[in-house]
Amino acid sequence: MIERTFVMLKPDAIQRGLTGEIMGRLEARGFKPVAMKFMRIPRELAERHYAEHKGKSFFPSLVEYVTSGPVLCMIWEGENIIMALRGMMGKTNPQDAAPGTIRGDLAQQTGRNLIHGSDSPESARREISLFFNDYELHEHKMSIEPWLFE
Ligand code: IDP
Ligand code: MG
Repeated sequence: MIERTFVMLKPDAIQRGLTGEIMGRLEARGFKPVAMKFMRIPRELAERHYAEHKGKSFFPSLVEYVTSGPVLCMIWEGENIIMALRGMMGKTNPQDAAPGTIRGDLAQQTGRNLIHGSDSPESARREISLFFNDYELHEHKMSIEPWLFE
């Protein structure tokens, strides 16, 4: 099923110059960008985005981390993309992330793990509407689609 997911390249991905490397992997998989926004997240938005982790020991440092510099917020579309992207990201702790995954290849610590991706259709819907207005989404056909989808 064709789905959409919310992706955020965190401040370490920007500072380390890894946005092209990471987006290149999504493009190479045949996923399609639908929206992108380079922004510094206000604290309140970071706290709402990560509301499920409120009260946990790492919550303050997590909010500090994702608000420490600009991030690249995006919506990508593709076949089963929510779970497919979670697989491409690798486990939350880069030490447990398999080689070949973004975190497994490019990161070392949980608190500097480069990328966020929605973990379910409900999270994707919630996160997309938290970060984007409808007019910021761009529907477009790509000429390669017949070579990706039969
Ligand atoms: P996910 O990003 O793989 O979905 P979650 O468990 O939802 O992982 O945690 C959200 C983010 O919070 C992680 O990506 C990571 O940046 C941070 N985080 C989670 N657990 C820890 C921890 O134990 N120490 C430091 N940061 C953590
Ligand atoms: Mg999560």
